[in-house]
Amino acid sequence: MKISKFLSRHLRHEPHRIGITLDAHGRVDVEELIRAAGAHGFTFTRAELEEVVATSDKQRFAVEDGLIRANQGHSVPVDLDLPVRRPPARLYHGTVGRFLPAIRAEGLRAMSRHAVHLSPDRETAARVGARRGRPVVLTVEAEAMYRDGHSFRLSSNGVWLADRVPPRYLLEP
Ligand code: HQG
Repeated sequence: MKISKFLSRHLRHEPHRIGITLDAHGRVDVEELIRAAGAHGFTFTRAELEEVVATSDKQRFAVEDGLIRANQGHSVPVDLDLPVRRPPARLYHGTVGRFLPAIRAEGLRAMSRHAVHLSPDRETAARVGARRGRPVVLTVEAEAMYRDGHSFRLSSNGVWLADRVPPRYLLEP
């Protein structure tokens, strides 16, 4: 397994698997993480970890004051303290055709994560959708949602998060 995959798995979803506990904001001490990983047969150095954090294509992780956390994507409960922000007029969501009937009926839901992930541009959304097959990019009328009282948060790596997106704000290609 690659280090970034290992970090995603344990900082977002299964910290208990290697016996670590995330604090309320999703953070854990870097040295403690390295020790716990090693004790479970996955060895890496602090320098290797820092290299992954610095070069992760999507800036998935942040290290501050010796603590590391995932910037978004959690399924375990964490309070990321992300700022509520006014979104751009439109945001984008990449998905695949087989989900469209359900999405048309109930809108976008967070599913197993904390929030619906929205991208600032079509290209990024297409890459997100392409993880599952031929991507379909939906346009989200974010400004209209915001006007109607929905809040948006912006993760430190540029992902826009919403609790849900009702179907009336979705435009298909
Ligand atoms: C779909 C990756 C049926 C939704 C990516 C998506 C992203 C529905 C899937 C980040 C639905 C959930 C998040 C509904 C939504 N009925 N299906 N009502 N509402 N869906 O993985 O957005 O590499 O939880 O379209 O790059 O695909 O992990 O969300 O297909 O930034 O850093 O349900 O994860 O980043 O899937 O991806 P996910 P996502 P990382």
